[in-house]
Amino acid sequence: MHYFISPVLWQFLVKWLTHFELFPPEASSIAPYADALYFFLVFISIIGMVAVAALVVGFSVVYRQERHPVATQIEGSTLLEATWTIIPLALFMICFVWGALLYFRIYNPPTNALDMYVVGKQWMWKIEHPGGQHEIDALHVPIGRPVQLTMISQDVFHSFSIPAFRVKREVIPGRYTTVWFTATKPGRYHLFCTQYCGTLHSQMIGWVYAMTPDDYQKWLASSTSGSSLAQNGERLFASLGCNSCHSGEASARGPNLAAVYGTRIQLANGSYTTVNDAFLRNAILNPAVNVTAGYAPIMPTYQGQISEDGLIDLVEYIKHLHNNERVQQTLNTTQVQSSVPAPGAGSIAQPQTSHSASRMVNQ
Ligand code: HEC
Ligand SMILES: [Cu+2]
Repeated sequence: MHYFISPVLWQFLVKWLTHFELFPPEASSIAPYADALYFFLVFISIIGMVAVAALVVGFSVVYRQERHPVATQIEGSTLLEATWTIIPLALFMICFVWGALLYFRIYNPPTNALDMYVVGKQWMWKIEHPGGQHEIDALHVPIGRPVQLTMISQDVFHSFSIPAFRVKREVIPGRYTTVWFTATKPGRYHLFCTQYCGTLHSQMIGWVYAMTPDDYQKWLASSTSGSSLAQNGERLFASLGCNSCHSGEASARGPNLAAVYGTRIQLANGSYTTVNDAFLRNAILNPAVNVTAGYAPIMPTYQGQISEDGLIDLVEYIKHLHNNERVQQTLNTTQVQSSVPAPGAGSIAQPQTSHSASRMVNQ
């Protein structure tokens, strides 16, 4: 597969095209592969077009009426028919296999990817980093490291596209979609919405900043908002009363959520499912759809009560709940907080360690 990509052939072409702004630069690990297939398709289309045009012109000259006043009927030729079947078939099979290999590459995120979240809304992109950094119409990423985006729309269909990375994926209301890439060249690249989504669709654009890992760390440190997504989630978890049922204790009415992320659980209908971001979001909004085996369907729906940002926070919290300790802490703090009515005294927002995070309950 790697050898299909001649560094000479289309790197030369790409350089020339990007120089004249006719083509986006190749700035992700997937870009040269996507372009290789793209140029192959263009190339065989040109060959086909030239061949057909040459035959049309050639035959009109050679078999014109002056030279052949009476038409001859030819009753088929096996050789000819086999040729025009086998050659296109071979070409299509090459495109298919090549395309399928690329497809698997594009759709299988590496396991060590950095997670980021994208919320699309009319008419802007909101990006959230796990550390709590938020940005609008901008996305800072380190180069050389796979980044996975989990995306959702708050209103209509959008489509997230970074041409320089050869990345494009639908952003849909009510469902998480994901896309990943590894940026390879530091620089600033365009970020577009490529699905018509209303009046200001054409302004739903932004910039991706691909930075060296050092610069990225500096950026993260300078843009911190004090609490991580997981910490925000922990606060929500307490204020929405989730821990009254998910206390992690054996007597609890709901299942223990610690370390549940990434495992396979059995549902009441006997089937199994993997707990991923989409499952968690769905479990919170439509608890009746996938009831966990061994539990009564008593969880209330939180439909319409939590924003997409809040859901991302909860998902991040549950994702990072590796053991029961955090739940216990959240639980203890809520009980303490509710027994100490101190209006105005509870809202101290400071940079937190994970162990003091639960003090921000009820903020
Ligand atoms: C009234 C008790 C109750 C409350 C409150 C409650 N849950 Fe649940 N939850 C349950 C029960 C029971 C189940 C298992 C049955 C099911 O799947 O519906 C469950 C299942 C889940 C699951 C599926 C994971 C698994 O291991 O089965 C998640 C995730 C979840 N709850 C998150 C939450 C969050 C987040 C909140 C707060 C916004 C919350 N729950 C509030 C009772 C509750
Ligand atoms: Cu849009």
